[in-house]
Amino acid sequence: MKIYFCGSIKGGRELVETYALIINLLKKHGEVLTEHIGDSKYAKSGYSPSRQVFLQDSDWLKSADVVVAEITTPSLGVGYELGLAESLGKKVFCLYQADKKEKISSMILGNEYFAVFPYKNIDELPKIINEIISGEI
Ligand code: 6K6
Repeated sequence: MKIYFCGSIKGGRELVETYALIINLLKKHGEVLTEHIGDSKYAKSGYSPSRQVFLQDSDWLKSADVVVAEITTPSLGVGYELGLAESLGKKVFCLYQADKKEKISSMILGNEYFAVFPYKNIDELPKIINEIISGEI
C-alpha cells in the first residue's frame, strides 16, 4: 500500500517530531512516499526548486492508495494536497491535536469527505493509525 503523508513545511516545523512518529507508524503498513516530511533537517537542507517539488508531489499523490495528513499546523501546501486528494477520489485521513481545534480550517473540519481524528496525546496515535489503516487493507 502506498501512503502519502502530508505535514507542514513552510507553514512551520514545530510538529516535525510528531510527523516522524506518524510516519514510523504508517511504515509498518506500507510505503510512505513522503518520508522526508518527518526529517527535522529537511526544511533547512532539503531545498528543491518549487516546480520540481510540485511535479514530484503531485505524481506521488496521484499514485497513493491513501492520504494521511497531520493538520494541526496550518499549511497552504497541506490544504492544497487535501483538496487535490479529494478531487482525485483518494481516501483521506486527517489527524490534529484536540486542544488546537480552533486553529483547524472549517474547509477541512466542515467537509465530510475527510475522516478527521483529534488526538489528546501522541500516545493515542498508534491506535488511531491502526484503525485507519486496518480499514484500508
Ligand atoms: C524544503 C525547504 C525548502 O524547500 C523545501 C522542499 N519543499 C518541499 N519538498 C517536498 N514537499 C513539499 C515541499 N514544500 C511543500 N511540500 C508539500 O506540501 C509536502 O508534501 C507537504 O505535505 C506540504 C507542505 O506545504 P507547506 O505549504 O507547509 O510548505
